[in-house]
This record gives sequence, structure tokens and C-alpha cells, in this order.
Amino acid sequence: MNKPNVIIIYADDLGYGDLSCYGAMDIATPNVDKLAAGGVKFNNAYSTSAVCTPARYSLLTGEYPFRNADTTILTGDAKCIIAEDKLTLAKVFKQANYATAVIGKWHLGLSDGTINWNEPISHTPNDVGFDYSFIFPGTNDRVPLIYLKNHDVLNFDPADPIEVCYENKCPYTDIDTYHQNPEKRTMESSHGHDNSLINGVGRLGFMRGGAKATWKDEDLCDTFLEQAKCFIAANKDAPFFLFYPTHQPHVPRVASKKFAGATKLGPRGDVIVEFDYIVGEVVATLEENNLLDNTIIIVSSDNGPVLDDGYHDQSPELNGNHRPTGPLRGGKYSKLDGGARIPFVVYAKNATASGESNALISQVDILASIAALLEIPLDTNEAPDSQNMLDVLLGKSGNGRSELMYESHSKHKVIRTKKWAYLEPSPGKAVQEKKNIELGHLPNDQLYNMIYDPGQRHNVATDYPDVVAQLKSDLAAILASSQTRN
Ligand code: NG6
Ligand code: CA
Repeated sequence: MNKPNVIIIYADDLGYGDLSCYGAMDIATPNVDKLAAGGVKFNNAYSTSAVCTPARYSLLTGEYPFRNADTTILTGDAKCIIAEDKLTLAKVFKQANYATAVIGKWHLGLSDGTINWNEPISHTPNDVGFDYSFIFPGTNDRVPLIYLKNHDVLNFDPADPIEVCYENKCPYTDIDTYHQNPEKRTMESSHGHDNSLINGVGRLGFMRGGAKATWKDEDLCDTFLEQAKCFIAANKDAPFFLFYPTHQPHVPRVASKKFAGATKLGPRGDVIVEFDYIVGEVVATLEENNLLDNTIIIVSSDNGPVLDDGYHDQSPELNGNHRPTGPLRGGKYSKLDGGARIPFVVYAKNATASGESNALISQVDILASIAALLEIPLDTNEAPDSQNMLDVLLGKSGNGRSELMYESHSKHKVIRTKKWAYLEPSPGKAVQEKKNIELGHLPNDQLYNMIYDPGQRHNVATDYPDVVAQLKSDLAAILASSQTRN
């Protein structure tokens, strides 16, 4: 492949068991399945965190989240946590003269302090390596519900300025809120999500103004997809990198018209099928432009799944026998494997040996692997935790990492080797009741044999004190290091 295009389609909270190629029986995802069948499906791929912002930070910087204290779930008005002088995946592509774009959910912050939404905004994706960006700032449950195109709010109306506030008490008297306007609700919150009421849905944070700029949940899918198609077509003669972080299946789950009611699993199933449709449309666009043979497509997710993430959308009730984490224990937020072990498919026509890979890989490795592909040298202080896994990603080698690290929402660390998972002790409740997720908190060491016990049922820490001691010291060494790339 000569300077292949690269597209990363990055789902939000899609679990290890949510795709039919990973065993889902009640959700059909034929488009991802087709890529998996013609590419490599990874069984031991991880993000670096059980929540969004830290996982995305690692993907884009090749750095473990613990190196940046700001890698927590950000509000929609948070400052940008990627320093302007930091090497990013997008900048690696720029060094090789690629056109770069991000289209979708950002959630890595904007500006370098307080954001004025009514003026051009600094520190957008354009300032960290993307030529073009068309994003929403945080999550689809966090204000502001606007598209940011490069530095500006799309459809901004100076006569209707935008204000955003994340204080506990609403400072605006003239906006709809979840508690004051129950008659306008189309979805009930189960926990949180009771600030601004926009499109009938309670949100996190308060937003005032910007009526023309405010997006509708059911339009997000088509709007981003149209952007992605245009970017691909416009760059068909030049190599390009498209980072396409979708909002599906994150809450609130509001499918576009085509997909509302598409599955028996309710809105969560519907938006997963909608995600699969996006993958199919991207592939079709590549085919139309005669680009599929020279494009690497990566499909993955930022963290594990959750059914009730704050809204009563019937996800638990309609879930039936579906297992969002497949055989894994825990889920989003968790220290257990369901938190950060995610679906990961790499498709590269003529470059991949078809099949499955059991190699251990992390999303933090994408940066160094792409740098190797494009022959861009890296300094040790750049992308400090990213390892070149190019041959593994392309299915040419089964030798993945010897170990990787990820963290729970609570930032407690886990070391995974081919055989073992070691979970450091952590205080806190074993189960998050509202979400019905096992968080994996235990005040003592946990050790699981991931070959015999992928469901992490039997803690064998006391049976293998030497293994625990070794992994503890490996973990301490990583945390004390300034880089782990060897
Ligand atoms: C939590 C939200 C949850 C989700 C999550 C971030 C509440 C009660 N819960 O704080 O709904 O938005 O943050 O998800 O507010 S992530 O995938 O972006 O990390
Ligand atoms: Ca997420």
C-alpha cells in the first residue's frame, strides 16, 4: 500500500459483545462483520480507560492517561487537555503530508480557559493537527448542543448569544430545565441529567441561547455522515486521515428516523445498528471513489458498555439475553475487563491476512504504528507509551505487547499480560447500583488467569503471590517511568 488513507471509526461505549462478529445474537452488524471477515478481528484489544476522555487522549497522543492529570470525564466547556506542542496522531499524518479531519464527538476540551461561544474559539482540534474539524464539544448528554466547525459555532446567530454553565444552580431564568418543564420531557432521567431540558431530554449543564445552532439528537447521525462522505470525496486524490468518533451508542440514545425501532432491544440496539450503518456507508463511499483498496479502516470503541447510563430508555428491560460485554465481567467505568477491553477490527484490503488475532494490543499503540507505516521517526518523549504494532495491526504478526495498562473511572490501574490480569486494590462499592455495573473495587489484590478465566470469576491472588508481586512491581515501574516504549 502506498500512503494508504486511514479511517478510524470510534464508537462511544460499544461493548466487547455488542457486535455480531463478536458473538452478539440479537443485534446484527453485517457491515462491521464484513470488515472483520476480510481483515483482522482482535480478541485482546484494549483502550487505556473505562471512560471516554482518557481513552481518547491516549489514542490521539500515544500516552497513558496517568501522565496528564486532566484526563477525567470533561464537561462540555472544559479547556483543551492536549497541549499545542504535543505530538498527536493527526500531526504524524501531517508530517507525511496527509489531509486530516475529525468528524464527530470530541470530548477533549476546547480553548485554554473560559470559552466564549460567541467568538472564534481557540485550541480546537485544528490546533492539535486536524486540518478540518466538525465536532460537538463534549458528549451528547452535555451542553452545549452545538456543532463546532473548525473554530466557530455552526449556524451562530449574534442576536441569540450562547451561554453555558456547569454550576449546580441554574443561573438563567428563561430556559427550559428538567425540573421546571416536566411537560416538555420526551425521556425521563434515571440519575443525573436534570439540568437544561433540550429536545425533550434532560442534559448535564445549563445552556442558554443558540436556538438556531442547537442540534437535534435524531439528526446527529446523518449530519456527521454527510460530513464524512464529503471529506472522503474531496480528498480522493490525496492521502487522508479521518478520525470519526461517533456518538453511538452513548446516552441519550435517540436514533435517526431510519433506525428508530430497528431492533427488539430498544434504543440502545437501534443506535448500535445505526453505528453499523455508518460503517457500511463509509465503505460504500470509499468504493464509489475507488479508494477501498488503498484505505485502512479501524473500527473500535472508547470504553465498555452500560445499559442504564442515566436515562430510562428501556435498555435494561429490553436487553433480553444480549450480553453487551460478551463473556467479560464489569462494564463501562469498571476495573474489571469489561471496562476497557473493546471490539477492535482492522481492515486493509491486500494487506491483512484474514482472521482473528489474540495478540495483546492497546489503542495507545496506534500512533507509533502509524508513524512506522509512514516512516516518521519518534523521539522517546513523543508518544511515550505507544509501541509499534504495525505488523500486528495488519495481521502479519501475532506478537503483540507483553503487557499493557488501563485504568478504571476511579483511575485505579490494571496490568494485563498474555496470561494474567492484575487489578490493584481500590476502595469503593463493588457494584454501582444505579447502573448495575460491577466496578471491581476490592480492598485487596485481584489476579485472574485470563486464559482459563476470561470472565474473571476466580481471584487467584493468594495462590500466586510471586505473580502478584511481579505485576505490582511492573505497575509501579510504569507509574514511575517517563516513557514505556522500548
Ligand atoms: C457520567 C454521566 C454519564 C456519561 C459519562 C461520560 C451522569 C449521572 N452520568 O458522569 O451519563 O455521560 O459521564 O461518558 O452524569 S463517557 O463515555 O463520555 O466517558
Ligand atoms: Ca465513552
